[in-house]
Amino acid sequence: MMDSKTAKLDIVLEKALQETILSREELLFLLTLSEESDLAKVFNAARQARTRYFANKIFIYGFVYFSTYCRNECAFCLYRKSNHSLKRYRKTDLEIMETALSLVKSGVHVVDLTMGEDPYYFDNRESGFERLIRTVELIKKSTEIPIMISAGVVPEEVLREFREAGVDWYATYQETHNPDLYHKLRLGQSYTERMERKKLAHNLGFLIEEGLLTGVGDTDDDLVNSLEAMRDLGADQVRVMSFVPQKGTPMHQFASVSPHRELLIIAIMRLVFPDRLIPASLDVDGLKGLADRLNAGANVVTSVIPPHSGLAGVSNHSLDIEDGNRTISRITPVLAQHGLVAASKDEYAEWVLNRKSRS
Ligand code: SAM
Ligand code: MD0
Ligand code: SF4
Repeated sequence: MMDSKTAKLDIVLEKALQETILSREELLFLLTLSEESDLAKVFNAARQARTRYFANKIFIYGFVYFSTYCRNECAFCLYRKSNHSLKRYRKTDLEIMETALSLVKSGVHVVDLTMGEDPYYFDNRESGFERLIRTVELIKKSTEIPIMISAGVVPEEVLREFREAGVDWYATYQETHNPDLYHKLRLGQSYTERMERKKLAHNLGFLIEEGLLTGVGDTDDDLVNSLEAMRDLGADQVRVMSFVPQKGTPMHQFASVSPHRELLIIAIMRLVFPDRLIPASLDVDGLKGLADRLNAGANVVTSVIPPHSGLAGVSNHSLDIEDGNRTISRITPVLAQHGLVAASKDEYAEWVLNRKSRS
């Protein structure tokens, strides 16, 4: 005899696959699941939803963390201003250019240019960003690669200039849509300003990525609120990452989250947003964590980093970088083991074009 939880799970998953909007109560129900067999069912449904929109094609993003200086004090982040336990770097325009070109050559679909809110750029407003914008324009003109900017809450004028320079994506993660929790995580930063800058970016024609952290004191209710906020925002790419405790930060001792939570949230995101991009980040568990994230319904592999370039990751400063595990040649066999393949450049470009014409 099927128990009532299993019967309910089957109904909810069926409803999700028919793309009927799930109720708050149904989403909360999914978030309480923890048994292996229940999770397997959710992941299976998520993969079906992914196949409907993306067949067996996976997108791959290169990551260039070009400055690890930051004026902010995010409680969860290694790179917060007052953490003096690490050596920071700021890559030159030439180094940014060279890394971007080598990533493009290796076959990534997007180059994600990321930094802390580095005062070198932020203290001089427009003029501080001028050379970076020219560099980005040059990368775009010479490679036509889709570009993502993850540079924090950049001034409005700068955002417009990035758009004119040909940047396609603007990524700034709220981490949570519970303003109280936000203020404990992103100390001293405005919730509204961060949210509004994303909306402005969308209106300016950027595709936008919204992101969550889990394992930072987020409740199931918070998560359902986040899914609703992501829907309202119309985010084109949505992500979740497990919090990884960082030495020298206030959250160093914070209790770690069960690994299945990120996977379950990825799968629920896939069911709620079947046609969006959802990353499996190599930044949390490295290459060994990739298969689980793909099995949960992710369709983008993020954070490909060329070895020997002196570049860091975010939630794991050096994991898998120098040994070359964050490269396309290591990712492709994992895709193949799961019946997946890297999409072509044209397939990615087509997705971007379709998505832009919708908004
Ligand atoms: N400085 C910019 C910003 O904060 O928007 C761009 C950097 S963005 C790559 C930093 C993101 O990495 C954060 O929004 C957060 O989601 C994630 N992150 C940072 N520290 C983390 C940690 N310790 N564990 C997991 N994810 C983390
Ligand atoms: C990643 N480490 O993709 C990167 C980063 C920023 N846009 C992305 C969190 O996993
Ligand atoms: Fe700075 Fe971004 Fe880290 Fe916050 S998450 S401290 S803004 S680098």
